[in-house]
Amino acid sequence: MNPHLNTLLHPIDDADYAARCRAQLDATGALVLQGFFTEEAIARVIEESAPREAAAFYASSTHNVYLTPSDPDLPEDHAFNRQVQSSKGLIADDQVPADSPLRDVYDDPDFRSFLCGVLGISAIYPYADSLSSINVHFAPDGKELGWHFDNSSFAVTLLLQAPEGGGAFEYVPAVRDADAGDMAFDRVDAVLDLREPSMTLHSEPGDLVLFRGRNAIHRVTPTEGDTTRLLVVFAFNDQPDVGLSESALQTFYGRTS
Ligand SMILES: O=C(O)CCC(=O)C(=O)O
Ligand SMILES: [Fe+2]
Repeated sequence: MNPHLNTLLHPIDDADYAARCRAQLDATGALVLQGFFTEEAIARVIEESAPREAAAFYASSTHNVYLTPSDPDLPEDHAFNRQVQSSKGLIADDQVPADSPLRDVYDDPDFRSFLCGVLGISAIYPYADSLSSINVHFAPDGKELGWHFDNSSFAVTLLLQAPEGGGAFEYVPAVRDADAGDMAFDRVDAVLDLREPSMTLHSEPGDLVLFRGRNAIHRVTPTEGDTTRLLVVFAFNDQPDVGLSESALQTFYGRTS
């Protein structure tokens, strides 16, 4: 059993438990497993991560909700080209210590099988590049993450430290069906104009959150106050040997290795 997880509360080796979690994820597009990590593990990860805030990479540019370059053939105010702001910083997998509890959990075969059961996939793999698999995000006062769809089909996150105010995770589930090539331009406009209401997902430090980020548009509102919002993203693929392209690595991490 993984010593960093509250397996009494969350029996990750129990197929029935995974099935119940899956039903919840499918019904709402997001799942919050409260108190998934032990308080000791969270304290250790904060202790190892907080001093690295100064080494975090802050991309200082705007982006569209699809995280792609603009299309010069479309107007600037087209949903494909509308720009949002993301100012949070992050450290990459190669900056996470080798003995971090985050690695013990990320690499745990029971944790991976549990994720497969919850997500309804047959296998799960780490990213093939050296930067993407485990990231720690830093959002000090005023920093935010603009509306976007993820590249990966699902996201697994862990809040380490909540800010005094702001830092709310807002989302609209199943806005599009990316595999069917659906770009959902009208709904993207509606969400960006705040005409379509979004939901707010509440989580506390130690909670594991799963959501289908490729089809659910989502954002994190600006942090307010002196406490930095600290969050871990565990990134996986359902296919082996998938890495981000050099240009994507450059955009997200400011380097390629
Ligand atoms: O910070 C969060 O809660 C979500 C992070 C996220 O959406 C992302 O990294 O793509
Ligand atoms: Fe995201």
